[in-house]
Amino acid sequence: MEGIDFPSMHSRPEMFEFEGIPMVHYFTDNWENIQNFKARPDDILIATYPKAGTTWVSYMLDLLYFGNTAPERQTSLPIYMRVPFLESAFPVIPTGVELADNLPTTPRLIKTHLPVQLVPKSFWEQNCRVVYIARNAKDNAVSYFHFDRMNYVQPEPGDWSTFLKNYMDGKNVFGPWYDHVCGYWEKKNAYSNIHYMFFEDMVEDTGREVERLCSFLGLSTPSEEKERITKSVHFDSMKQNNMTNYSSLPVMDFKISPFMRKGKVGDWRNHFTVAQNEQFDEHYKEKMKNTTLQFRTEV
Ligand code: PPS
Repeated sequence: MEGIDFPSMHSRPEMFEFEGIPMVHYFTDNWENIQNFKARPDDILIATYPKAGTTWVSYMLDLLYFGNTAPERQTSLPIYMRVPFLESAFPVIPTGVELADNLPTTPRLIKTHLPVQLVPKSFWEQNCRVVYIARNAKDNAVSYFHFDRMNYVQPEPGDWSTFLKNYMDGKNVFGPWYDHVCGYWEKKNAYSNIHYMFFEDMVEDTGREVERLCSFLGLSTPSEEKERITKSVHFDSMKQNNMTNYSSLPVMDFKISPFMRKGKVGDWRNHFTVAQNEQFDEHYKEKMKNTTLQFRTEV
């Protein structure tokens, strides 16, 4: 795909409200096919607010299921082709729905950033397993800011303080972080097939989180294999790996910021001013006052 002159390299998409959520056309162009997507009972949906650890968990799951059975996948197929991004309709690759429909694997691993109320209903009807990953709001904001700077299929983020204000107001593609993380958290009460994970837990102890994933999925992966996977999904190793670092997708400019940027908990301290932090905390308390969901901003 290298060398493709992607038109949006030069023009950023407009953000508009769609089904009550700020969106860009890349995620709404294929809407009818997305909403009519036919999930299968063994599909696994990896759901996140953008920048919460989607790629990390996608790779964990890919290795757990297919690491041994299909070694050629690991060297020739980028993660975004192995784990289709359901709502995406980018000109450079087939749509997420086409990729998912044509996946030869069982189970199919499918990624989405859609808020819970917009997930195609067949996933719930088929009682699919859903792995949701959440990341604390401050680090999530920082990561999203740098992503918008370097990714030409996202709207221009402006400077950090502009971005942060918009983020607090929920004016980001895929809508407010607060509603997204709480939406899936509440969904757990009615739908038990959700494994709710935290980015901070994965940083603290990746092996333990691989273990928990295995229990949720009913996998009896041998411990040496789990240890190997834990090493393979380490930040440094994924950053070096061209199949997981997004270097082959020509919509991102790594000279501005790499996809595998820092992978840390607490980088928000390098971005938030004291005043921004105080305002954020106050606003956060109000937005999150009705939920039992708790996050760590340090580990
Ligand atoms: S996306 O575009 O929404 O799919 O992005 P997503 O994969 O959800 O999130 C990207 C951030 O996750 C970090 N990342 C990791 N951190 C630690 N270890 C591993 N293995 C790892 N893989 C991805 C990535 O660096 C982005 O976070 P920041 O803070 O920007 O570095």
